[in-house]
Amino acid sequence: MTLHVGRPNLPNKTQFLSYLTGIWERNWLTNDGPLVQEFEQKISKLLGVEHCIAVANATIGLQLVAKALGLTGEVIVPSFTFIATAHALSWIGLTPVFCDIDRHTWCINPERVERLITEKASAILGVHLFGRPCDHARLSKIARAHELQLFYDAAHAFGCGGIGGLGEAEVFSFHATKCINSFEGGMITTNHQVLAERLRLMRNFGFEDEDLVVSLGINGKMSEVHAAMGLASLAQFQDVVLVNRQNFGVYRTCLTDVLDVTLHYPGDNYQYIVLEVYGDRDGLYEALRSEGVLARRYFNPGCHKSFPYAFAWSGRQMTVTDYLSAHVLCLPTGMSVTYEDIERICGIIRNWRDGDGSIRNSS
Ligand code: T4K
Repeated sequence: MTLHVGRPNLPNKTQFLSYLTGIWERNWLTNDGPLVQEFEQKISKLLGVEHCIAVANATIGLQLVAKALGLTGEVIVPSFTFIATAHALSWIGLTPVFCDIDRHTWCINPERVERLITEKASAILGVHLFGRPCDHARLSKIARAHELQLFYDAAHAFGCGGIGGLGEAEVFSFHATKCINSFEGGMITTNHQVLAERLRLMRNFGFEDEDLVVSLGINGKMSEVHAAMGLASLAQFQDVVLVNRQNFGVYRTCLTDVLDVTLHYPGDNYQYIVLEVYGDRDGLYEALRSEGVLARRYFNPGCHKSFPYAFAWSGRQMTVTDYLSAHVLCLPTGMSVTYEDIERICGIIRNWRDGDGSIRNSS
């Protein structure tokens, strides 16, 4: 059987269908409907953050925040992230300035951020990569000192300690592959009321009232069907985390005596199983694929080596990003992965040898 990274954790079907029945009875399909509001309120309570604004996906969520903050010119972002972080900015005319990451957290390196600040910079956009929090204390100090806005891409980090109310705003993804999914979807969270009000207007074309447009806006709304899936998914969130944590434990046990790989702590929601492979990562990736295990090289290459950024960034030093993008491998987890699956995956890793025998067991 083929095993995927990012296989959706499907929620209770009966619960989802009962939400759908309600949608049919009300005949209210989108535009700030009751399920969207319920979803926002539940997440607000769970994360302990004052305002939640549900959006069509995290990419548009990032764009809405950037617009609502009035950003201009350059925004400093890590290069080691999914391309959406950078594209969200470029698509609205901002310039992502790529920064290397910290070797331990794999998040944006605050020391490096300082060196990249120019007169054109208007913000820092941190990414809580794989659910591990950025160094918010240091980043906010830098942002304050240079009068920059600070916001976060929290696409990976739902339910991870303290994340939700950091910076001006944070943006979660509820894409199908995430531990909470609304098919497609996202959530902006903030403790700043004025910003929240602006975001709500901008999400709906800038309408303040029926005939009154008071700001520039876009269609960033979440529909009721998406919110229904999100609510059903939220109801099983703790179960998903528990299963992911148990899966992580099985991986750790099965890989303890394999010397040339390190299994990294993935963040409190255990959404990603992240392996650092010291030998031929791509050889191992192919070996797994040939056995039906579709591991992923998240995130390879770093954004600074991707279209359309590569040309402008060629020759720049991005040591940690370049190293990790060549050595990271994400493995399957989630509710559809069994302990036997994990033993099989680890068996492939254990038995695999590249030309130099660079994956070694301790025995
Ligand atoms: N910021 C960061 C740091 C992000 O990682 C992301 C998204 C964003 C921002 C933007 O968030 P959104 O705008 O999407 O809300 C996947 C996801 O599509 C993407 O949302 C996610 N990050 C990224 C890390 O992973 P791909 O290009 O790897 O997706 P794909 O189609 O290759 O699917 C991944 C695996 O999941 C495959 O093995 C197949 C499996 N799968 C996928 C889907 C959609 C299923 O089994 N069932 C499914 O329904 O980006």
